[in-house]
Amino acid sequence: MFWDEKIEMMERGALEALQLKRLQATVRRVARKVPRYQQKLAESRVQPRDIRSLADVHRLPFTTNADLRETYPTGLLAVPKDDTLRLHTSSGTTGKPKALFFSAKDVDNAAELIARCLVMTGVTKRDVLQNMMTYGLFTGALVMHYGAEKVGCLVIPAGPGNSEKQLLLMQDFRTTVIHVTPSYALYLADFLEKKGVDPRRDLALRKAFVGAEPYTEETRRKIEQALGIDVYNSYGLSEMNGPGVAFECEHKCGMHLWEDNYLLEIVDPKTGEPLPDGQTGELVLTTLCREAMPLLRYRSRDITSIIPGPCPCARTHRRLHRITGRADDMLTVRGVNIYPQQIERVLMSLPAVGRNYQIVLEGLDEMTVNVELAEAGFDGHVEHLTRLQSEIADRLRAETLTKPKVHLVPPGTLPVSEGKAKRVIDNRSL
Ligand code: DLL
Repeated sequence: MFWDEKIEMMERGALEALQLKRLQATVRRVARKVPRYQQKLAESRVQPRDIRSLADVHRLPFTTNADLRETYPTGLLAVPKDDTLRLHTSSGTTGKPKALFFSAKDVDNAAELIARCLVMTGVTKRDVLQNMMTYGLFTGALVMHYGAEKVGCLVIPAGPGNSEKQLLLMQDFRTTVIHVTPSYALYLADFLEKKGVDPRRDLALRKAFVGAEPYTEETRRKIEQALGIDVYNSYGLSEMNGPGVAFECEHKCGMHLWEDNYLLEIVDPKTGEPLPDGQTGELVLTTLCREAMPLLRYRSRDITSIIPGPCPCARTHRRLHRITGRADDMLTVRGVNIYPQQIERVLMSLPAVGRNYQIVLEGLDEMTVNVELAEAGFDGHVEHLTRLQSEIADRLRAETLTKPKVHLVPPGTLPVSEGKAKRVIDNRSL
């Protein structure tokens, strides 16, 4: 099923010609309107007329978080402030927030991309979408909201948390689709189990669009099994309109990135050198349609790869592999590099493990993994707990080549955040 079949199935040659035309227009516009880019282009000794092919994108300067922070709040605007319609911000972990402006065209365009995403998984106007992302400065909820309205769904702006209310809404309005972070989806599954609600029997849920945080295939399966639904991975970032940048189709084998809107590169996170399709590196994106705040070669810090070859759905927009972590997420413990996702993969593959965990780093490089047990994970025999604890420790050691301590805790006792989950607590005194 297509929202915009002509674009989604556009033959590669035509798609790349369209990208080049839009890239050239974007470079021309920022060179005319944005002093920061005038300066950066001059430093890179490149002019708009030097961009003659898509490969010339490599000549353009990168945009980093520092560029957004240093020009905060309006320094990267390419339209007069009166022509902006909406502001979102992205907080990141340190310093000032980043301000992201949308023009009327940007708001509509972001909704169009979401509509493509929803329809390609089979959503129609008959669906009821309960939006469990945070409404406000975060792009997650509002951008999805406008897109789902474009498709004609009934949209319930529930926001996150308050699971009693979520359940009531799901029951009373026969919600079929939820938009949710993986951490809240796991929490909700626990909550329903405790309430004795069987989603397959008692609810009308069919699908979840899950994103805004990294998660593993094992977590996807856990959510799918617990809620009896299909989970589709959804990727986006505020700098590129928020959600709707890349999304899985019905085949769930990688996320189609809308290449008519975003020019995609994978680069070596250390050197910035481009990497070929199939190799893992940092995703770098250039906006091709953003009007209020176009960005050239934005360093996302997200680690992924392009999946080579065609998708069974025959869409021509290339697919991204699940994000395996952020370049900034990498932990170095006793000299070994570890991504939190490696730990999640081990934990979520074990049925006795529940749905929440936490990685705590302390002292001189001590790592402890706090692991919630599944409701049915403890039968009262202490020796079973000891066995589980050493099984987890062994598997973590094999996966990460370090020796974390494993601490088992009862279900529902680790903190749950309403927005993005905080999985790593680093209190090291190094
Ligand atoms: O999280 C936009 C979004 C909202 C995407 C709702 C999907 C659903 P930011 O707050 O700017 O925007 O955070 C962007 O979140 O660079 C990734 O590190 C991470 N992220 C987003 N989606 C995924 C995903 C929104 N599906 C940052 N898998 C990105 C892994 C994700 N990481």
